[in-house]
Amino acid sequence: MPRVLVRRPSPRLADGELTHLDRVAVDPDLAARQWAGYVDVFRSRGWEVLEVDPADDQPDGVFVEDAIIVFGDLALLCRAGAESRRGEAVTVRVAAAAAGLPLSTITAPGTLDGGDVLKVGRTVFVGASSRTNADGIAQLRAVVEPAGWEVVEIPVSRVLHLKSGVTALPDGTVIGFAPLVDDPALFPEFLAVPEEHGTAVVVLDERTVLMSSDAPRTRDLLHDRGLEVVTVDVSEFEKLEGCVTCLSVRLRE
Ligand code: CIR
Repeated sequence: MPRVLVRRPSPRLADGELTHLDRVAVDPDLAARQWAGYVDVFRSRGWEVLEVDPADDQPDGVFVEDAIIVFGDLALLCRAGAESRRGEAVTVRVAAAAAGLPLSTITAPGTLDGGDVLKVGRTVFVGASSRTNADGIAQLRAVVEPAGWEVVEIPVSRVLHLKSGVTALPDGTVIGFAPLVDDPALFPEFLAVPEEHGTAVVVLDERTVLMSSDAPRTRDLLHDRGLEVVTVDVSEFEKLEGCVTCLSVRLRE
């Protein structure tokens, strides 16, 4: 059974970090309902849902993707680029151990956010962003290259994380909203999508993706490519520069 790691939103979600967006009101009750709906998608499709312990004092803790990256049966505990987020790792470490994942750790002065790491086949695209520094990227290389992954560095200046601008379809095509991507030519196969919130997809299986309901034209585009597209409303997380990918880590890969 495939497994997915999630963490429920903190009551302090509205205090989360913002880099490229202006702060607007976040409805914590709606966020909690949207999160439950998101988790239900996995549950209803037979995924085992593993919850990291709540971290109510960590406003951005729900964005669990940033704290840990899984490469096959290897996991890498990140060191957040934003100091306010460093406390999230404590509980994620415990959850990774409980899930039986052998763990490597990014250490100071390195910083690496999971949102900057996109795996496509055996290629690991890593965003050099405001959150992920050169030392973090060097440590990532040292962990994954011996295990047969190729690391490719990608400049990220227009969005928070690499995966705020691009993600990948089940066939490996990288999709992105061109105005948010520094250089689409760096990806072997790139498909431009028509909406900002259409850039993020979570691959549920070889023919199914999960994406935001706030990108109907992108949904149609992906449907026309033969994919089943499941949509969820994640508006409260999008207000905090989050998206569907940030809310989970899949452990089956
Ligand atoms: C932050 O700025 O860190 C959070 N408010 C949003 C993190 C979103 N995570 C992601 O794109 N992987």
